[in-house]
Amino acid sequence: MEIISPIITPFDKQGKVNVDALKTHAKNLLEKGIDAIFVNGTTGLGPALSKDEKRQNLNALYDVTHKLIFQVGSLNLNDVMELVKFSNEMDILGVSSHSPYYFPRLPEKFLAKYYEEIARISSHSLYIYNYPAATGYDIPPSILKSLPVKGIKDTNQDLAHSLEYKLNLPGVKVYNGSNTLIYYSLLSLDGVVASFTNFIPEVIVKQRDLIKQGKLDDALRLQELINRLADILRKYGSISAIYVLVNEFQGYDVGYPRPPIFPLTDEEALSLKREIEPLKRKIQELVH
Ligand code: ELE
Repeated sequence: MEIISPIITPFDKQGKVNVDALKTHAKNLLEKGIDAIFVNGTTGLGPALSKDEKRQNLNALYDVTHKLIFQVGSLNLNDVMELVKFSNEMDILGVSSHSPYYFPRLPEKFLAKYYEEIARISSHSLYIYNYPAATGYDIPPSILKSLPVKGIKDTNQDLAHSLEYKLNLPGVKVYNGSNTLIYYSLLSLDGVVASFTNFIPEVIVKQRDLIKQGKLDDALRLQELINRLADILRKYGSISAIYVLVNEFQGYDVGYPRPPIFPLTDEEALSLKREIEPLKRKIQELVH
């Protein structure tokens, strides 16, 4: 039951990555019991980062921990290869990539070749990032059978879909990425890669503890709170809202997202904090 955090990338108002804030945040998440960090994920605005920024994030986090999965995906395969080679010298858990996207009707063969290219030059294990709602492509287990895949992060509302990976690819770790499915993913898969670990790591770690102790009802009650938070965050733009809530729940500043993931206005941030206040109190009661 691993809990992996797809860490946000903190930016300053000028759109520059705040490396110190990133490190402070990572240290705190690990202290709170998070097992590993997924670098340049969706919540980390990976697809909106330059190659140099992706590399910079890895370098910064490497000072804090080596429990890192390095997401390198891009439509520019030269950039992908450069990042993979860069990470080859580093002692990390693995490299990952979302599938190619945007271009419609790519043959399955192209998806397979994309991952084969990464696997061919990487010295690390491969973690597949499947996010069909975002990329337009659902990576079938069949194309992964001959690749050195260590894990799959399936960001998918359909738990049965994640289970298909488990059933078809024995020995491969399968994580679901949906915040609303954390309880079920901890119970039936190898763990989660959930964006809410950025602001309520304690809650998710507590859920795991409760499940381990067989207190399933209590774990489910925490899931209910997470789902209610998810409904609220969606109205504001979930990723943007997370930046505000890291400060609200963890007590330090992680700056802003970068447009086109626009930061919340002061009014929006205030309204978000008001809306989540009753849930925050409930969470504090249940977790402490
Ligand atoms: C997931 C989010 C999605 C995290 C990443 C992740 O950021 O790389 O609940 O589906 O909005 O994308 O946790 O959460 P939902 O894998």
